[in-house]
Amino acid sequence: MRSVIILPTYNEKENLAGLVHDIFSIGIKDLHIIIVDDNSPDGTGRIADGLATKNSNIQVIHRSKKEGLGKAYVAGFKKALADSRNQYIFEMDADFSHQPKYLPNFLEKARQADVVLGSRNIPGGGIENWSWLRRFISWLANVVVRWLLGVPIKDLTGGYKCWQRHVLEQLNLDQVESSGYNFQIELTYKAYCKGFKIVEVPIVFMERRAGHSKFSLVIMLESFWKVLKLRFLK
Ligand SMILES: Nc1nc2c(ncn2[C@@H]2O[C@H](COP(=O)(O)OP(=O)(O)OP(=O)(O)O)[C@@H](O)[C@H]2O)c(=O)[nH]1
Ligand SMILES: [Mg+2]
Repeated sequence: MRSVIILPTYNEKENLAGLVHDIFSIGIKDLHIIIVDDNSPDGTGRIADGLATKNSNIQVIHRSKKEGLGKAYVAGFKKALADSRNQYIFEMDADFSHQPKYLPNFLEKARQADVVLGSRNIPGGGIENWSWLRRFISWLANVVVRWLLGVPIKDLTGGYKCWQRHVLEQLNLDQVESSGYNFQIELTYKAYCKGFKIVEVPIVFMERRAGHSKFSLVIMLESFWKVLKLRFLK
């Protein structure tokens, strides 16, 4: 069955071509990629177009300005859903944090689940090359969010995921509120509330290979506020 990986990009010129190459090297059958670029100033969009010209399994969405990860994913999901052949729809960062070698395991687990989450917080999972501070923040964020939302999921903030198309079809993507970091929590929480079967698979998360991190304390605090809203104002 056909799979499609959505790769959101903002200034990933050093990473994109190498990552796309590595993804196809795994040899997964009937695999497609949709790159969603928000008019990256570093020219990532042009690199994406070049890749699409050489490989008909690659498509590119160009958005006029940076609007955050969530909006980029929603655009990618809609394009993926518009083609009824796409059954497994992946989220993956385009900075080598999410290693393509795990894709076959995601697909295997997706046969018996509605959503498969890459998890850093279960046996076999982990984080490489993060400072102790960022590791601690990530751990704390997951503990607090898990407790607040009351869900048994160990890694709610990760962004390496596989959705079966019927889940995304039922999530009402136009009502997704988070544009940034919180997007991952919001979508998984909504899938959980609808009773979908969510399975976690271990991944070792790598620090981005090149380029700059967009993570900040402001993003983190904004995220915490939005989790409170998600829990108490719905
Ligand atoms: N299209 C689009 N992609 C984005 C946007 N913000 C981030 N991305 C991409 O989304 C993926 C994850 O974002 P990152 O910047 O790696 O964020 P992070 O993983 O939380 O933090 P670092 O890895 O430390 O930078 C990467 O492929 C980014 O290029 C955006 O506004 N629009
Ligand atoms: Mg990253």
